[in-house]
Amino acid sequence: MVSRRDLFTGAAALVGAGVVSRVGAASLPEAVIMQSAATQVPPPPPNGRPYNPVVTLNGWSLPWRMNNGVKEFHLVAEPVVREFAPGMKANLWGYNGASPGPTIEVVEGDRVRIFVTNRLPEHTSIHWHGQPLPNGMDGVTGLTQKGIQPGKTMVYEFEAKRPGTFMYHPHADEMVQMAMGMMGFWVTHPKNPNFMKVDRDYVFLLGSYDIEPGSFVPKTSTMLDFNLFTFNSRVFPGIDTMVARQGERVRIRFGNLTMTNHPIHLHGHEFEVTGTDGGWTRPESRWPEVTVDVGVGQMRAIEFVANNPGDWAFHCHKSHHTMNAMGHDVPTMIGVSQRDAAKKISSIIPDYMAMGSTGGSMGEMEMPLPENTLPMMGGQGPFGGVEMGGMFTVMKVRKDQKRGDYSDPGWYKHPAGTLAYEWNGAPPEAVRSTSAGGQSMPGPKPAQNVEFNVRKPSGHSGH
Ligand SMILES: [Cu+2]
Repeated sequence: MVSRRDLFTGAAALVGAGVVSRVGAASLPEAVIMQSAATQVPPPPPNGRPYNPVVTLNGWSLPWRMNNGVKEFHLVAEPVVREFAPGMKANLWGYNGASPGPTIEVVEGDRVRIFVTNRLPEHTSIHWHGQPLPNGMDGVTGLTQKGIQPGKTMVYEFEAKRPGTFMYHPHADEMVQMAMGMMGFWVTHPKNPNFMKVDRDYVFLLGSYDIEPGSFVPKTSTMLDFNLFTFNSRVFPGIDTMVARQGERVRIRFGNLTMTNHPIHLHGHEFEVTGTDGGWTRPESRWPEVTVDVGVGQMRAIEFVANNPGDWAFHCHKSHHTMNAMGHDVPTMIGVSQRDAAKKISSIIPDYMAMGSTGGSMGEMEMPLPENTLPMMGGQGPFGGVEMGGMFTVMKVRKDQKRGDYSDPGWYKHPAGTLAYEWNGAPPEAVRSTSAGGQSMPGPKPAQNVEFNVRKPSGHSGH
């Protein structure tokens, strides 16, 4: 598991931490670059209106400088290297050293000025997804602005009017730039920091990539058949866990920048959808859920009271989205005995392994992998291999987790009598149902009666 480090007290990858320019207000704000994929818990805001910062899963929040009451940020679109999980890196495009780019946090009513420098080999733009803003700041290449040419910087400026959950992404050569990982999160906090206050507020973006084993660059022309489904361009077991102290109110916000929907599912708790792309949902419009589907281009904020201690799975419920790379178009071999064939092939190819005749379980299987790829699943839990990959992580709820502490508390210790156990009694006699299917489709009669019921051909039938 990746260790967590505080953004401003120990991150070795942080370059240029002096955010306020030494040159003066007429200059570009310094571009803060981050190459680490560790979750960086942001400190309280150093100036401006107060707010409760969000925690970006395997990410960080972008520092700003105040310039005559305007919050100035500097985003740099550039090629980046992102580690999806230990053992696999990808050459992506992102912002300020990472993909996704840093989370931008502002407060309702803030005047915001964002300098966007393009260090990509082609033009780009940024669309501020979900923001009410002047049309000319909307970032749609060709429609509302010219593309930002390579080496150039353009400035976006608007008032962050509506509090809520937003994203940023290019509206230029989208198929390529999104497939290459260009995206980021944006949170506009309410002016009143006590409005819908929570104890922990996590954010991440859902992404999808098609990176063949042994390759380092995503295939940008893939339409739907992606092989890596990510939370903030990380796959399990490379995704940090989320933590909460028992009894705390937790918010998780996520945006979907893939090409399909993702039913996001939390174990052990009921949550309510408290926010969408359009802002906060009214309390009377909420109902309890354990899974919420987030459509393409949508955002959701869910909230729950972490009242149930344990290590709770949190994942996309599409089972192929909790798998990592490798082939998905393989025949199903369940029930097919390959023993004889495997013996013959092994004499020619010593490493050959018969696969899947009793299911696909590979959680603890060690196989030689091609260079720069990941096993389909492979996280190690306290009881063995966690047979998951991709969009999967764990929400760790603990009685003794300190407030504001995001460090990993280790595995849950189950109180006596609360762990599933093996039953050692004698197996009962198997009873076949003959009434399955009900009236519309009665089940077949037991096999031993078939012969008995058959009407034998006879030359005298009908007489
Ligand atoms: Cu999914």
